[in-house]
Amino acid sequence: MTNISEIHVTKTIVNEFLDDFIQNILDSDVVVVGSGPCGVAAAKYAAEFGHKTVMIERNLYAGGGMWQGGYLMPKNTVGSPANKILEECGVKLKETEEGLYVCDSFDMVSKMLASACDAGVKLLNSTNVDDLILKEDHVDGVVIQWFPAKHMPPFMTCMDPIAIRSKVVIDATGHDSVLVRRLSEQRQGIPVPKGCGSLWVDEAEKQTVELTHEIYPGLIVAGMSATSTYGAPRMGPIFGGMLLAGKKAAELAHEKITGIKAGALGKIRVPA
Ligand code: 48F
Repeated sequence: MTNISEIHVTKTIVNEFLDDFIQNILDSDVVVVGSGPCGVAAAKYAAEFGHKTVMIERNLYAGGGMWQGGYLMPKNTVGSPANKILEECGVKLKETEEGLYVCDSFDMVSKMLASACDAGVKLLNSTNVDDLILKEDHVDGVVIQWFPAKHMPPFMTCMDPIAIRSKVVIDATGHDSVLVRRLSEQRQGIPVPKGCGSLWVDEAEKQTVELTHEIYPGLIVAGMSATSTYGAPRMGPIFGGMLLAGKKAAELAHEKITGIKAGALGKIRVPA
């Protein structure tokens, strides 16, 4: 058995993290904030397009709302054609008589994350996106802080965050629409997020995809964050719209970066 020195374990972790951070994270093509179904799908497809992609999650674990199923019953549902995204990731699906697809939430989270990792996505966990880098006419990246630092006693609040530059930022922060909310404080015409409306599954699934768009140069709002920004209906424990919204966000990011239209996910509907 090899002799393992304690300080070599530490050195390996520190070296690897710093190396990865400087090479693959500091100056990226696409930063996805949030690792729920929308964020993971967005990150996976952005990386598959060949973009240097970072997904940032404030929790220790990735997966957002995917873990819970509905009412803490760990089964997730999707409609068509979102089932294709899960099939591509190797998730085991069962088709119901009503034409819905159902899977184990653990299978969905683990296979989607594996698929994103295989595509080259870098994940920063326990990391809160505190703010945007906001230039005169575009978003230029995000400002991050260790999540535990947010919960330090008041006398430590002067600990400054650090910056990551990115060509495109995707707000996939779910119900809180964190980055849109922050932008709405500083730019006219950016709506203050309303929170989502009451349950209407069909319409919510459709609108989640349609409302996913570039809300400001360099910032794409996607998934539940888009639904919540415009007060569109909630959808409950069905995830198809989130997956398709994530894929659409990646297509929009690809188009923004390369000028090549990749989108197959249809029209954009943004309320006046
Ligand atoms: O909430 P979440 O799963 O958003 P989503 O991907 O999907 C919504 C569904 O899960 C569900 C639903 C219908 O299908 O009803 O709500 O749009 O994932 C959002 C993730 O963003 C993280 C948060 O911890 C969660 O994992 N997050 C939120 N704010 C920040 C953040 C932040 N400031 N920095 C980093 N991560």
